[in-house]
Amino acid sequence: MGDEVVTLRDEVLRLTREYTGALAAVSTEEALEEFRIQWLGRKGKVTQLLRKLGTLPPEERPAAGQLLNRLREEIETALAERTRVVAAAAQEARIRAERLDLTLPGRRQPLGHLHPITLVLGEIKRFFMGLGYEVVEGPEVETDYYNFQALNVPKDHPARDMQATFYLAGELVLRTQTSPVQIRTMEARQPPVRIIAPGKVYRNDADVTHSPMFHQVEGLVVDRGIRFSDLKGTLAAFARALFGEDRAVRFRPSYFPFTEPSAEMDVSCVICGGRGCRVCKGEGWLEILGAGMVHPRVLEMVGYDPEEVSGFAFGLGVERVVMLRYGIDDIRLFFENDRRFLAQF
Ligand code: 2U9
Repeated sequence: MGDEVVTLRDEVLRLTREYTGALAAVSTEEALEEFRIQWLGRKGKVTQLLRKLGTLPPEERPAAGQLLNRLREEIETALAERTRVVAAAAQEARIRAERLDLTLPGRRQPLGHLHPITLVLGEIKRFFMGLGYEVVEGPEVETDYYNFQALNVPKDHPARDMQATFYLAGELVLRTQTSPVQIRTMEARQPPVRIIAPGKVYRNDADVTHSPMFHQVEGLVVDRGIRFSDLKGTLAAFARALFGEDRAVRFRPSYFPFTEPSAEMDVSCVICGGRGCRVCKGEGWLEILGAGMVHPRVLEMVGYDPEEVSGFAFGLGVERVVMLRYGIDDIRLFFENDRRFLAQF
């Protein structure tokens, strides 16, 4: 064996130790590539030695070539194995980073509930349904006739100014009260009529106690022999169901174009019980609703005979009732949908 091959054998041994150490230190995909270039690339250490083969005496070339090719194959095998190990470690790290702890408690989804207006509207409906009333609804866009004229409010009547009407094209308006529903019902049926008409109404008015859209419940009873005492008994029972059985009630005379006589009903203050407080402004009483005996002209306009039948009607603002019951001082809270407000009901 020639001297050159012996020297080469030593060199291969040295390189084997060197690449083994270098490869053991490789732990990333970039470092693997760097290693490949450094050892097996076109200018790599093994390739450079292979190039030098030509300078050896011809008889020594086969043995030297074999040595170097074996080294090359050894490095390729070791690199492939290291690549597998590095990839497995990277995969392991990725899985650990993406790990989900399935034992963690879930995020709580707070359960919603009905809006305070809807809740109280439901209570009002249930009370009257228990007395045999039917719940009737109707359009929010109405004609001037159903919103005003049929309710004894002719075109030049000063009561129209009280209601800050939103006028639409032609003879149309946004209804200022739900009364048109009662007119339509009476036109379609004969007495006895016992209905409530809940729904949205619109008035061009906005401050802490007025909203351009709010909710009303109106009621109507028409039959033979309906008297003011029916109105008083029904509405006093209603006030006590809604505000508490120990509430006192009182009726004061009032005026509405569609009822005669007319009254307003107060209940003893739900907050202070009548001693006087912020909510009742020291009065001890809260005004809850307006009411009256249906005006004979209104009965005539729907084709009823006021000599044969009579009726009582009432109307209340739902927001107002909710505000008085809970001591809320700003109507806009109902429509801002701040969960901190809504969650309290
Ligand atoms: C027909 C006949 C009569 C409905 C009535 C009131 C009195 C009343 C107000 C309460 C607060 C409106 O929301 S509010 O501003 N309403 O005071 N409403 S009598 O009378 C009718 C309705 C229909 C056919």
